[in-house]
Amino acid sequence: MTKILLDAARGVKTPRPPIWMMRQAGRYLPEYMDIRGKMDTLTMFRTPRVAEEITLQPLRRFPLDAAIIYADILLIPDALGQGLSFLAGEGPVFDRTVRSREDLARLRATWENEAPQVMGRLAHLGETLERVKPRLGPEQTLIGFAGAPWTVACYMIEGRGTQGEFIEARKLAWKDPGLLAELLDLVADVTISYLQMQISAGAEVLQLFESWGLSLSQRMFRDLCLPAVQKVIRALPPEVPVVYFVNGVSALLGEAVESGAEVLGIDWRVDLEDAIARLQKSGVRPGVIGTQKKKEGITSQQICALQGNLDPIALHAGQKVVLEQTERLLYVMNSSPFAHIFNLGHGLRPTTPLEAVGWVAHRVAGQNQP
Ligand code: 1CP
Repeated sequence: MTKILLDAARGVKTPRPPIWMMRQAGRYLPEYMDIRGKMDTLTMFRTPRVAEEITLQPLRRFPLDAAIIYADILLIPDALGQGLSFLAGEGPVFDRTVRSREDLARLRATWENEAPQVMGRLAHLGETLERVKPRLGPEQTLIGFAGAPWTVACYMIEGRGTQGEFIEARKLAWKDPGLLAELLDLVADVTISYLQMQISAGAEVLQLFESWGLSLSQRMFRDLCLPAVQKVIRALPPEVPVVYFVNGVSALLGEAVESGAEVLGIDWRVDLEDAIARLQKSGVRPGVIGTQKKKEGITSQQICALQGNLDPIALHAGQKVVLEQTERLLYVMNSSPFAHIFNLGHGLRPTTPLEAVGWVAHRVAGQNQP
């Protein structure tokens, strides 16, 4: 039995695009909210039995081709000692921020002297992956993930989510780009160990979330953010495809290609056909993994697949709109030279109607709805 999502991520044109949805495990599911009513969020992440259950919940309802492990991009800074909590109504908050040379030196010392302890604090994730893997169907793929260094650093610098503003992080990029570059490099190092651990525990595809790509200029993205992403991707084994999802990719398409990722995640702001045309125009060719792209280095102008990009808000607009938009994307993917993974153009919202997720998943998977 072949894994259709793994095939597509490696650049094979599949009979239909595989489908999963960013944030498919989470708050739009009543069975998730049942668990959440009984324990705090960090405990949910850290308890493999619970994280396994939440990872599998969307697969029981919808014909999805992959499971994404229930974890969070903020577990790395927490493991480095920044003290994460999730406050009701406020989202994630850290006890400490990273804004000075002293703050950075403290973090670096933690990683240099206590890396095994840091990784030990993340070991629950490996256990969750090991529990989930045998529960998947033979055709389903297991996706691991991390935040991309800049996106994780935004939270470390601010100490909280800021709905995309991240003024302190951007100030630091102007005031002390050297300090920011060192912080990103350190986050890259921890992320490499974290993703290697996920591969050892069974992850078959990895996604890097650059949720706050929108909050840097193109030049800063290229100078500061990209080297850390390239470092992560180059350190990973070539047979494990990496999806680099950049929210705001329209302004950063060339940079995203240079990341070296096999798969580009396209956000909902771009017309997929336009992204394809722009890639082709700039000489980017469809590649197939096995061409040893990572080993050859990141100058290779090849992309194995594109992932995306249905607007998650469209899922609130009723069956007619949802199915029309799904058809439109399937048509574009079908006539594209690249392999495609069907996904949303950003994560599912807690307000998403369950039936809309079902309409999309059944249509793409070619199954009738029960
Ligand atoms: O129940 C709750 O209140 C917790 C909500 C929640 C969930 C379900 C958080 C807190 N994290 C997660 C899981 C999660 N986070 C997953 C796995 C589930 C899945 O995708 O199916 C993933 C991949 C993430 C990744 C993540 N966390 C991102 C990148 C994706 C994106 O949406 O851009 C980001 C930015 C975060 C930070 C974070 N964690 C949680 C929240 C509420 C936030 C956003 C904070 C903010 O407003 O900036």
